[in-house]
Amino acid sequence: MATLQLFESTDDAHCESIGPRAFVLRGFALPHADALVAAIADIEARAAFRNMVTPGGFMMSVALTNCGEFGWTTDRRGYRYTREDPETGKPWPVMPDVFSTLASRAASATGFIGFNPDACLVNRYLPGSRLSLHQDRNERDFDAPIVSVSLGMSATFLFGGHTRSDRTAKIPLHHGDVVVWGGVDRLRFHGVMPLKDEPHSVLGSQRINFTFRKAG
Ligand code: MD3
Ligand code: FE
Repeated sequence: MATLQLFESTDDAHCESIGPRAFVLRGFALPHADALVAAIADIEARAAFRNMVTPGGFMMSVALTNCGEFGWTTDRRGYRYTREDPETGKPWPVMPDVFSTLASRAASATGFIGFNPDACLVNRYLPGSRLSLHQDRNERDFDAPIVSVSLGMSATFLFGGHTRSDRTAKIPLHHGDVVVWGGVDRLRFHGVMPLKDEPHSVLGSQRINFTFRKAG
């Protein structure tokens, strides 16, 4: 794991490097938190959070929905991106401007110029929800970074290597933190430890994470 480095960012956030091309921008989303929470309510009203089943037959403890041109889904047949919500047959909700602008600014602040996501996966964690170690490899373009925004309860993020058995670093993520992963760090194994119930003042006993991707 790279030693902690501090960078200057155009947006005056603390920027920690957690890998050669992976960065945590502490509090980067805080100025937009209220707008983001309001936008999630709109998305959720059109495309409800649901617990999906993996190809292996396990129900995910994390509930998810999507916005943008493409949405990530899983069922017994596999993982994939679709243009429509399989629950309703309707297109996924449009990605709000406050989402895409934030994602693009976070990417620029860490050296990924011109990031224009076409998919946003929204994850909702309740106490006990976890995400086991995996790679994100359903996107067509691995050159584009992934940008993630954390809201609500804190979580411990696990950041591994290129092999499942590589040791993992534990990185705490708090309300308002933004993480950017690209280049050599794009396909690293990662996961989230089971969430502790330490209610957040705005979101209560939940954590919302959204990840912006170039999927199509
Ligand atoms: C590291 N979500 O949705 S954030 C996921 O907190 C996912 O909900 C976690 O892993 C969460 O797939 C982690 C971000 C994340 C996304 C993609 C990555 C971290 C990554 C790709 C490579 C390395
Ligand atoms: Fe992931």
